[in-house]
Amino acid sequence: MTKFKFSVGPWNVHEGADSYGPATRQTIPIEEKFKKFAELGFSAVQFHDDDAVPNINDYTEEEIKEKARELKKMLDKYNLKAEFVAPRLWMDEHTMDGGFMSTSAEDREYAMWRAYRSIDIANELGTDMIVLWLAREGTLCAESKSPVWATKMLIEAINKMLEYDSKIRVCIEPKPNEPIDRSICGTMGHVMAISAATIDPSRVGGNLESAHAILAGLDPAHEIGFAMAMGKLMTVHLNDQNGIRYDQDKSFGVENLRAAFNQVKVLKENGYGSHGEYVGLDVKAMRTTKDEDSYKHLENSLNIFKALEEKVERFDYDFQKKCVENRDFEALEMYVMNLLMGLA
Ligand code: 3MF
Ligand code: MG
Ligand code: MG
Repeated sequence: MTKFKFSVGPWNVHEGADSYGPATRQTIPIEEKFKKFAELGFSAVQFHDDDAVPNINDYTEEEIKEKARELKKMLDKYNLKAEFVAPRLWMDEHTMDGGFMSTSAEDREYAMWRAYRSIDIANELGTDMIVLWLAREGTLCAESKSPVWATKMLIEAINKMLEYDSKIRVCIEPKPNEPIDRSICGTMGHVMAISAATIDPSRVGGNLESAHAILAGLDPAHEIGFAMAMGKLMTVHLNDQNGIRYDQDKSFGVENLRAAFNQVKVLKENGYGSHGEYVGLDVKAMRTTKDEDSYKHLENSLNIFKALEEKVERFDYDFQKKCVENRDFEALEMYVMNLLMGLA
């Protein structure tokens, strides 16, 4: 059985600012984060293009590659791999109304420049995966953009990435809203449809984030299962979320323990990780967390995942089979609750 390997992004250890207030914690240098990630047992780091190469707009293509090579040395020092690179288009002034589906041709061109640079960085860091979290790809004003045109622009942009590099894999992280009001690619179903419409569906898949599925009113484990059935779950962003409100990125399992159990269960039952996939955590510390506890939410998430993995290993499939045969879902449900409560 494959042992799960974990990954995390530098943004998961952050200063605590939110939309309504300033930072509450000190900035931690990236190398210090790497050191701590390795100590906590992470195997890989996920990057935004400008985490890897800060102030990316100021450099030439060659300089960007050179800076990525420097970063690779730092990762090697801590025995960490790079899992993916994601163009952080939502932070840039060029792409305030979206990148690949911006109504401005100039902005779309800039978005492609960032996508190509992300591919270059990925190559230097030794990973073949680009993640597209399509933060501003949709509408704030519904009449501002045609959803038909916007969807086609996304497919065209992905095709260009696939053509730019014959090995690169493009992994879409769907989210139904926030910061955009109505996104174009909101769920795993959308991702699968986009994938099928590209020139190489085998290289286009998805990254399921638990909180994003919850924001769409869907069950994260079913979203994971759907993508796995299509052979297109490239990575996951496990976390948690208290209902349909602002994006919380809570520690894995702290709000919806049974749903978290079922995410671990579906991953484990279907051999997730056997092709080198990482269990990615996309969790944030609370704003009130003190500097000295900057990594506690990561530790908690790892511990909860591992405890749930142990529950999955103990899951009584014979009992489950009997319950299903008798259509006794009351008994099955109580068994699961007892297992989670430590009573079974
Ligand atoms: C937003 C997210 C992001 C993306 C990350 C990679 C901050 O809801 O989940 O995490 O996962 O930026 O593209
Ligand atoms: Mg998120
Ligand atoms: Mg995420």
